[in-house]
Amino acid sequence: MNVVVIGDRAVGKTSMVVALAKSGTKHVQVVNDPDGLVARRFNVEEDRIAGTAQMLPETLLINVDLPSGERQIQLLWIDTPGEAFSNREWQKDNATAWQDIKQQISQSTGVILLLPPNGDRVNPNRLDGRIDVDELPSNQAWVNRFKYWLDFFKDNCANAQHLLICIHKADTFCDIQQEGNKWKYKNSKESPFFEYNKYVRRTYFTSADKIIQEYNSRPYATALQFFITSTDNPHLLELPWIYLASHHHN
Ligand SMILES: Nc1nc2c(ncn2[C@@H]2O[C@H](COP(=O)(O)OP(=O)(O)O)[C@@H](O)[C@H]2O)c(=O)[nH]1
Ligand SMILES: [Mg+2]
Repeated sequence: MNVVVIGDRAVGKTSMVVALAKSGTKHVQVVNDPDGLVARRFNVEEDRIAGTAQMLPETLLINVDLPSGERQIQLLWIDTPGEAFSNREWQKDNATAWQDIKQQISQSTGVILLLPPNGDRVNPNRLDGRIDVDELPSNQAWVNRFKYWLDFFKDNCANAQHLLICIHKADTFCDIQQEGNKWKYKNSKESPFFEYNKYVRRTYFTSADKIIQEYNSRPYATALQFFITSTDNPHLLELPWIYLASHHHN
């Protein structure tokens, strides 16, 4: 199964994968060359900051440990330039690269979309310097962007079987310790994902509810799965990968 991680600049795409590569979690590990990956990625990130980064597709093999055995997921790492998703000008000026990116995404079986926290839902007491609340979208901007992404799914992800939406940096808006302990994957035969998705949608995606309902009312709409993730909590961080591994059969 091919999976991509997408999302706007600075939403945490690199951090999420680097966290898996560095130490992994109880059930999820990067198996091909984790040390090399981390080193290479940090270099690419520096380049990106210098404004010279190119798209360097790279495949990572991610191993997921399930009660039924181990499963592998191929993560196609499209390290998009910062502006790729958010800047129309960039998309115009780099039409070929943008087409390539969309092409790669359209060929993926699974898509993991990372969203920023909703600025109006962030708890200022939880911020620790990594995030400046002024840089987070207001509720209205967050909802508009959410709509953009669902349209993006309709236009570019028609072949995807799994669409996962994560509000990342969950440490800024909830008690990740508590949520992590509540929802951590327990290796039981019973899948926790139905309850988890319902809970996350109801609790953290309320301002997008209307847009989600509209999306779901389309015929043949691929179901959306909802997550909250943070690099600070391995239990939450591994759930999207466990979901993919346990719901894909080939
Ligand atoms: N608070 C918090 N900050 C995070 C988390 N993940 C990433 N960040 C920070 O978000 C910023 C952007 O992360 P990066 O991985 O470069 O984003 P990318 O542009 O999507 O690849 C960095 O300063 C990270 O330290 C998280 O789970 N929680
Ligand atoms: Mg990045």
